[in-house]
Amino acid sequence: EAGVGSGAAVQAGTYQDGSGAASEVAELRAAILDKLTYFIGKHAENASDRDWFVATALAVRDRIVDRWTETRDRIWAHHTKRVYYLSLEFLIGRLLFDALNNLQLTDPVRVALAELGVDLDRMREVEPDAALGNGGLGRLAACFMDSMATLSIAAHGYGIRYDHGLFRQRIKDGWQLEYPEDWLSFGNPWEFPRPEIDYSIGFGGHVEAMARPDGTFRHVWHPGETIEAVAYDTPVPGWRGRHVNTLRLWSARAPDPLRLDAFNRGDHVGALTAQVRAEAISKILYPSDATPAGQELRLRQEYFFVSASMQDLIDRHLRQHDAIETLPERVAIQLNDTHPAIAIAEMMRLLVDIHHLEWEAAWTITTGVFSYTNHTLLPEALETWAVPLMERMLPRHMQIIYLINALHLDRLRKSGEVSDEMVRALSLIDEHSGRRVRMGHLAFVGSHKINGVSALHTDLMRVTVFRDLNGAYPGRIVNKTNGITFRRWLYQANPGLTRLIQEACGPGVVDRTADLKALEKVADDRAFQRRVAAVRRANKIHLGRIIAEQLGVKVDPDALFDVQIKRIHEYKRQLLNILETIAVYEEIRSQPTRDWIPRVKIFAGKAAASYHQAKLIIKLANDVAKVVNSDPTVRGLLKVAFLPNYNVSLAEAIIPAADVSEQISTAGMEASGTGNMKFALNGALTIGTLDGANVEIREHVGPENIFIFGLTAEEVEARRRRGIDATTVIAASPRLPEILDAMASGVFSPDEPGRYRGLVDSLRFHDYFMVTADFDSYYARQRDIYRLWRDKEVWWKASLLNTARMGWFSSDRAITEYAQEIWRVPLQPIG
Ligand code: T68
Repeated sequence: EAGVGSGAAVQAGTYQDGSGAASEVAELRAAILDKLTYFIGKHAENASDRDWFVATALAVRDRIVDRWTETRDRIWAHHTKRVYYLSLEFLIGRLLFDALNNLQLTDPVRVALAELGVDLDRMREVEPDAALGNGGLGRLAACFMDSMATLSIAAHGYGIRYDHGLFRQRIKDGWQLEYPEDWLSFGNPWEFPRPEIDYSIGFGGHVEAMARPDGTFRHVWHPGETIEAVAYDTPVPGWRGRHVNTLRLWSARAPDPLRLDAFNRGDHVGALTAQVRAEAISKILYPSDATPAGQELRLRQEYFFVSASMQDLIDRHLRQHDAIETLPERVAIQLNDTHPAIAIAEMMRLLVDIHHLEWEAAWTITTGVFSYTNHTLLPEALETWAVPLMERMLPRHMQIIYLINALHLDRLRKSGEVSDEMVRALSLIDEHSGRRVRMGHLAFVGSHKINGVSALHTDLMRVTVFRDLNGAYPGRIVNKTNGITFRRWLYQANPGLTRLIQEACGPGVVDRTADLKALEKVADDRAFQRRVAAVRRANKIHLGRIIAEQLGVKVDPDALFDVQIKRIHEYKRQLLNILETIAVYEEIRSQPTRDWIPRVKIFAGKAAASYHQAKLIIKLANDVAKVVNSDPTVRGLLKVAFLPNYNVSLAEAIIPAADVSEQISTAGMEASGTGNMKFALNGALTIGTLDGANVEIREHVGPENIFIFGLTAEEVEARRRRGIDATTVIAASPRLPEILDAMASGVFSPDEPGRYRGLVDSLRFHDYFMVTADFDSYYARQRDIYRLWRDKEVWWKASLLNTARMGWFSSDRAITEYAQEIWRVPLQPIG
């Protein structure tokens, strides 16, 4: 029943529970050996860990495939309505343990491998971490794929098969350096190439208007360039392998492998240029998060995967049902942010130009199938494309967007008084600085539902970016607070805690997250608390090993581990955390004999390659680490560790080892956060602002079990209106002047004393992110945390209550809401 990998060492030959497990092990062992011999072509004696990994993955994959074809047949036979999740990012991480756990194969495979002399946990480490995403948005898509399969929703993920995912980060002399990532270099055992599934994607060229006898026009787009999109399918098994969906990623190919005429003329490089240009589309993921890429290649990527996906899903629909008109009854398409929003124009083009529907009928279908998720309100992150670029690259789509806009504005004008100012706000075309297409507006008018990702974020959507559209289309904006998959973020990442939870809540807790509530009954049981504490300590020792290996820094597993891991961004305020670190450092130095609580400040995260301020913050964290970690008066009471190359796998090691979770963004700026949920679920106590989903986490875990501080979103707004000069705020703070002076004078950068002068000046005179305004209340909350840490009984009670009350933040809950309120598709709950 348990169904969760033990994670403990299993002896060869010891797996038996009387349910045929011994023969299961024998079959798996034979299957793995078979793959090693006939697929990889090696003997066990000279197989590397990587060979064993591929052999195991292929053996496990065979089990998935049977259920995959069953699922496809079932969906086909029942004409089940399908969901298409369009996302430019899927941050899936490693898949071996996902597959093993979802198929209940972790223990038998562990034993089968042990019998072959191979350690499953060592092999886990050789799988590359698939980083086809930047951060929260991409990871959300991966959690949602897991939940859609678990709930037996007929869903397809569509995205791009980037040859290179998010860059690998190295830290040299404290600075971030970016290196290409190469997840495919040893092949990918999980995917199925489908060279027979390919679509032509057009770019550029011109549009021909052909008059019909009735005086109307038919439009024919003659692209100047075409590129092929080829499918690669990865099966996505749900919990207990009941249902298996598909993640279909597109790879770009030139229609001709080379120009033979050029080659024969001796122009060997020129013969390949068209191919290189075509294949650049799926070469690499844009590493910008919450900052616009603003480049032509990015728009090419967006249109490329959208067009392939729209053609593919219409083909599938027509193979199964004969009429295109029934699309909204059979299909729901979710746009993960505006990156795929060009799909609205592409769908209109396909329906009107290719399938010859009337505009009105096509528009009804389009708005019937599409819905759109917004992930940010930061004005600089809202996607817009220059009209001349659109006209050149997608001339027919630009015409369609103009017509959508005209009809949308006409309708509003007819329905009442609309001022010029309102028209400017409602228009799909922004005229402020050159004409640009607002992709958020396009996604809004082309969808029947728009959602935010936390209650606060959705409220803010209605009064800021989409205020006028919300007035014109009331009820279209809904909230869907994010969730996370507990299967990866609790059961797999923290098997020790999972075992204790199953003991307290019953083994069925892994099927029914609501059962976590039963933990409340043991929350103040000292004996149980001690066992939970022992699990945490073991996780901290494991993380301590990684810190020692990566940084050569030794940390004490009994110290308080205070963690901030996420993309480096000014609004996420790693700087606030570093300032507090400096404050603690100064205090330990000035009062060395007080009974300080040993603590470790752990940071990890990548900065966009072109984001200089974020890169400087990384340097500062490393500079502070260097000074603090080597200061003899500190005596190890405070350690600072910046772990390089943050990714999903590193998160899986860090989160179960965290005592404190830092969720300290400027209120109103973090749409939701999902790391906040992962930490609280694993029992870390949150220090955070009233931002994003922190607000709802507080409601669920109770205000006494979370440490909230700082300005509210409204207060931030009010202060910004008054001005962001922080001189008086700083002067009034008991600690800030000293901290900022130390930074500005080079205490942490003796090799370049002026390094942080600019950073300090921007805090003093343009503190847009309210770091200084929130510092004192943050500092005070940190003291509350240290006080609680001294009382272990109260601490572990709060920790257990966090885990007990986080069940609602499961992505199964989030997906159930999408299915019922947006997609209107059937689902089968588990448990
Ligand atoms: C995140 N957004 C939000 N964007 O910041 C976070 N952006 O609050 C939220 O929890 C999460 O989405 C899930 O809803 C992102 O991660 C990006 O990564 C991104 C990528 C490309 C362009 C713009």
